[in-house]
Amino acid sequence: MEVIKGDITKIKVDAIVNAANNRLLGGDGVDGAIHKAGGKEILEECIKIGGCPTGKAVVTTAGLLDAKYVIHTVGPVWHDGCHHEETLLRNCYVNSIELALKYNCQSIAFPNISTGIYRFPKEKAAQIALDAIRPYMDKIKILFVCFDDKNYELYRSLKDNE
Ligand code: AR6
Repeated sequence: MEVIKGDITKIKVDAIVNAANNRLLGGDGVDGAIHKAGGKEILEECIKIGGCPTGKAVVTTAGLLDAKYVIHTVGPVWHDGCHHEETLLRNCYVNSIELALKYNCQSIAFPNISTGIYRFPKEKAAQIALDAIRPYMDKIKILFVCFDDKNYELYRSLKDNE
């Protein structure tokens, strides 16, 4: 497992994970960055797929990105912690990895799902992400690509304590 600070669209891995929304039609944040850098092919496939429930994951081409696939997963919007937010976030990580393995990917890069526009508390989200991916660490190379300082520091310290 690796923790990197930077822009996920610049990472060379088999699968880049997108923090999308239910309609899969693009948006702001990392979703906007992936569609912008990856080109229209990704959006065209997303339109064909037609949507994705929260906690689930779907796969498309990676378009112009230096990856084989983009895995689009939909994180939960944080309300108060009483709306299955933690389970749904965990499902995003597990379902994305399961899909990557199904497509024979050897490496996968995650953004910090739900911790931007969807307001999931960053510390709780980081702990859930690490717990979710732990059983897969010997099956696939996992990169956490942190964009903001707070997430980067959190993941660094959690990794040091692994
Ligand atoms: N590379 C890596 N991480 C990034 C990048 C990037 N280029 N840009 C932002 N982040 P967010 P969410 C980080 O808001 O909370 C979209 O409109 C960011 O710092 O992108 O799951 C979708 O369409 C944060 O830590 O996603 C949905 O409507 C993390 O990515 C909604 O936002 C997630 O922030 C999803 O909200």
